[in-house]
Amino acid sequence: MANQAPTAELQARDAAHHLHPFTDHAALGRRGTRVITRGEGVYIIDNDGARILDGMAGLWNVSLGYGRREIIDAVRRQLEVLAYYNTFFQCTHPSATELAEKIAGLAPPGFSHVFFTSSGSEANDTVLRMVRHYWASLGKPDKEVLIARKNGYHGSTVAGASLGGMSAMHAQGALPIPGIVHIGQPHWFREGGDMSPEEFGRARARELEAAIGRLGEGKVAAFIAEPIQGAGGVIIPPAGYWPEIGRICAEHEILLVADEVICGFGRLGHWFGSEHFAVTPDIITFAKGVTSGYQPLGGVIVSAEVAETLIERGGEFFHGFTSSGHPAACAAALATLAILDEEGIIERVRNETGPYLGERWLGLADHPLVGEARMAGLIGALELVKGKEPFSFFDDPWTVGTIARDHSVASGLVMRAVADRLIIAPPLVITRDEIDELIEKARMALDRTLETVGAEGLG
Ligand code: PXG
Repeated sequence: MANQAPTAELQARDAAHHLHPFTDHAALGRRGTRVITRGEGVYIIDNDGARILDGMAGLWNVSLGYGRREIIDAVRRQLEVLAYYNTFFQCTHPSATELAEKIAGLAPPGFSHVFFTSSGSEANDTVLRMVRHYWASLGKPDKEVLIARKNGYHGSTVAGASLGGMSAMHAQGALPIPGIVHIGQPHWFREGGDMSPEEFGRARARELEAAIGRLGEGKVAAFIAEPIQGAGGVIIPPAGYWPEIGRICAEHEILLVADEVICGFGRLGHWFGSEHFAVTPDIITFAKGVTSGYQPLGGVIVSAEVAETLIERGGEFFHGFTSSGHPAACAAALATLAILDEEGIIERVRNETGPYLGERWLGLADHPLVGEARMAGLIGALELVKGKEPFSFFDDPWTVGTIARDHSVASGLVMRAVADRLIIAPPLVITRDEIDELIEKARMALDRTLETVGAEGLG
């Protein structure tokens, strides 16, 4: 397929009119955007023909890789039959009905109903309003506070960014909004001090109990957390963490919300990340992988108990989006879920590709720049360090990670930098050979980064 226009021209036109998400435009203007023109399987192809292994599955979402005919055809068929109709005002359409039924069936036991949105941010915004409405419906309107975590990511809308624990986001736009409290994250490598991982995990979980005690149980509506923090740097909680969170939520009258926008739909080798950690939430939010990124769709799955309260006692919930349950998005999700199921992709992640990538990825820990390599399912991180034994860190936490990210892309592999960490979340359909290629390119990127660190005197 011919390029639409020369890269320099597209870059100039883009710079003239396009404001990008999470982007310093002055810096972007100096470097120019990367123009991605095509996708094939686990590869993206840029406007100059470079073929790059997409180690981030788009933005954690393209689980089935690019160019899956079945999803494309399903969306086209749906658009031909019914391009749009809403799910407000006593209406539905067959794709929304079928998808709600399908997702309720895939969710852990006890889940029954689904509210659709178009993104993860909207799903978490819905949660904020829904849990307060839930408690008010039970005659407990004072249960308003949501407890979340520092360095969690729950989206970019006002409620999403407030629930998230990103200080740089809070600094813009006077966030968080009132009624949200943040506790510490279970990031053992950087924050664990002298504690064992298990001890540290339990200690961080007990911050939830302390916060409930401080605020008063009668004031707390819910705790929200990602099973594994994604955008925060693939923080995999130590073994002690989730069981303790589960205990605390069971012993106190608060709802547990699992933000499964990244972990849901197979990333950890289960339909939901909560299953990987054997924890049972009351509410699950999802987006991204549910459509493999082919259409925007998100949502909130609620337990039968929560649904019953909302239905029997909640009256009208004054909340919804024009595209809630958009037919084309539902069609993409149904096709995606059918492929995940029929091709046994999630079992393969759990039993084959996950363990294989994990073993090879952990092998990168012998590199002088890598302080820790971690992986669960098909999501992993490398912590970059200046020195080992004892660990020492680079002075500016954003320089070396960004250099490594750039070397990685130049080596033909998309990895993402989160400060001095490299993270990956490749498509769930990645094969063993492609995993070997990923590891080879990751090591090449690390070697080149080490050279740059030496040449620029950063070490
Ligand atoms: N929750 C989680 C756990 C997420 O990872 C959202 C909510 C928000 O979803 P939407 O669809 O509104 O973007 C996300 C999104 C990154 C990056 O750089 C991560 C996300 C979005 C954009 C960039 O890692 N996660």
